[in-house]
Amino acid sequence: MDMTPPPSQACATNGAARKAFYEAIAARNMTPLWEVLHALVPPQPATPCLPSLWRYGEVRPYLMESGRLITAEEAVRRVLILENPALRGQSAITQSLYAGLQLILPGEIAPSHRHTQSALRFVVEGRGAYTAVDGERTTMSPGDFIITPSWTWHDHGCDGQEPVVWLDGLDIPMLRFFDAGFAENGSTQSQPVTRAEGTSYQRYGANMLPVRYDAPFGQTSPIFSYPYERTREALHQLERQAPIDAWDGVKLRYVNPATGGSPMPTMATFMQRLPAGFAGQPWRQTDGAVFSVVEGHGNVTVARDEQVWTFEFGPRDHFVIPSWHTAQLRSAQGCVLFSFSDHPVHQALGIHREERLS
Ligand code: GTQ
Repeated sequence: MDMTPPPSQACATNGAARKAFYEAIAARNMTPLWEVLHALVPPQPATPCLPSLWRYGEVRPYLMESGRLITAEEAVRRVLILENPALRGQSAITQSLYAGLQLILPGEIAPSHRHTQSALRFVVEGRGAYTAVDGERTTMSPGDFIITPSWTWHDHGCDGQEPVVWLDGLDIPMLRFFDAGFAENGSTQSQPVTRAEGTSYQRYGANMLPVRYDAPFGQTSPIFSYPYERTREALHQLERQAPIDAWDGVKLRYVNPATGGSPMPTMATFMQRLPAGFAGQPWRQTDGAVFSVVEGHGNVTVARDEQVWTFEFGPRDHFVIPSWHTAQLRSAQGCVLFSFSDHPVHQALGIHREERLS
């Protein structure tokens, strides 16, 4: 006798049969692709990240309070992490990037250590602090962009009279994803200074390179401090003399002068000036970006599907535009914006996409 049920009956029992099947394979650490396929390969990026704004006026009192609660030495790094509201508990501002605001007070030292995570510092407030990388110190001023290359010893200190705050941008979530993070503490609080301040900039920052260039930091830029004064002047002149891009205003990317590529293998950095009266066109791109407002005021509109966010921003505010969110910048009086993203990784993998809309 044929025991095969007719097709209609097979369908009727499918629900229960599938459930039993899923449970059986689950016990063996397997799961059916067909239940998750759509989510695994979405038609377009479906980031959980949300656009978010951190107003400096709200953040600063907490930063200063942290300065009364713990020393830089005890904290090792006294930082308030900027967490994406959709990624709370993960120390991440996007799926791939970490951002935080670090405070150092006069006389303090943040002790020497090194890690495989690359770091950028963007100076937000105060003068007179320094960061030391591989035997050379650089004094920080607002708007300076400073690099700590992967696996280089670094310590921070403050010889000045005022609190100094900078934005830390690191590839921490990326290295966590790859399980490729290593770190160690230095044997002294401050590393010995072996080179005069400014040596790196003279060697690598004058559109020239030593004849026998040796890439001291591998794929990372040999310039470890890009002073704001120079960047500001370039943007200012270009605003007056060159065409203004309808999406970006006047936007430049920082480079590794030896390669023309990004200053760090995992993170790209940018500075842009929006002229007074700028009303930018909308764009979206796969690399989510973190912004630090340097000068002036403006606003950004971020949209995804039916949701729209508008953030009014001023000096020292920070905001994040997640992957594949449409964004549009405006400024009545003109402004200067620093930003960083994981663009070089998208580029290396051949997955970067950008749309300039109108
Ligand atoms: O200054 O070395 O915000 O190691 C997070 C981890 C800063 C730093 C951070 C770090 C540092």
